[in-house]
Amino acid sequence: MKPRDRLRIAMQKSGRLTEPALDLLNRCGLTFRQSRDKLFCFGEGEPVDLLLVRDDDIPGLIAQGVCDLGIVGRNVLDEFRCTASEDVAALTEWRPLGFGRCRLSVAVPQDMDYRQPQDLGGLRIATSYPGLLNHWLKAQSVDAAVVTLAGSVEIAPKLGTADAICDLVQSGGTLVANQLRETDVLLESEAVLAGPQALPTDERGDMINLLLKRLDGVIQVRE
Ligand code: PRT
Ligand code: ZN
Repeated sequence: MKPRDRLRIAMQKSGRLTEPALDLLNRCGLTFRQSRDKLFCFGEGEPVDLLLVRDDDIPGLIAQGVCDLGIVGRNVLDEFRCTASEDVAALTEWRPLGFGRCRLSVAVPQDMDYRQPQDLGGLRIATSYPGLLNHWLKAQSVDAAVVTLAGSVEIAPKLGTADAICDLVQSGGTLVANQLRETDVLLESEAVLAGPQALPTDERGDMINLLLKRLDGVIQVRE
């Protein structure tokens, strides 16, 4: 990869994290000129540019060195860390950002007699987070079948394609609407600033340290 002298931050192009992430970067003194295709936004003051992508692509872009940092849900970052092969660069959470809060939970049909994780033994659990779910099942010594779905996880029990689910929950409204009951929280999530474990040693590293300092100031004022 060619060395770059400008910092590049990946964030969600269009979704729940887009507005709050942009707002946070603005508060840190970063402003961007939006390009026509809106994939790449050039930073106006500081040497910091944005790459607008699907949230699922963010950890991979950082691991490949295409971007230096990313704003992404802890759920997406940790799923990547659970499933990435060993030769992929290690990523870390540089800061929790205080928005996009939700939890990754197991939920079962309301009429199921559920008392403990062991009751999931032998069942099929639908999820978009197979890495995190498998990790949790193993820790609980539960042998269940993980059914990986890209979306519409919450209707899998009704469709008969799974017996339980593991999905993101915020208000709990989606679970209730699908006659499901939340039983176990696997992960408390929020948007985080993700990056490589080792920061670049050139000017980009200095810029990251400056950004972290400004972020801490902004987050402190908010709390
Ligand atoms: O297109 P792209 O792949 O970028 O977007 P996406 O559709 O994958 O992501 P998006 O915008 O839906 O969510 C981005 C991030 O927001 C997630 O990765 C989480 O970190 C965070 N987040 C916070 C949530 C929620 N809250 C949330 N409630 N992500 C999804 N949901 C969904 C959940 O999957 C379920 O379907 O909302 C439903 C549950 O909400 P309640 O309020 O009914 O419980
Ligand atoms: Zn996504």
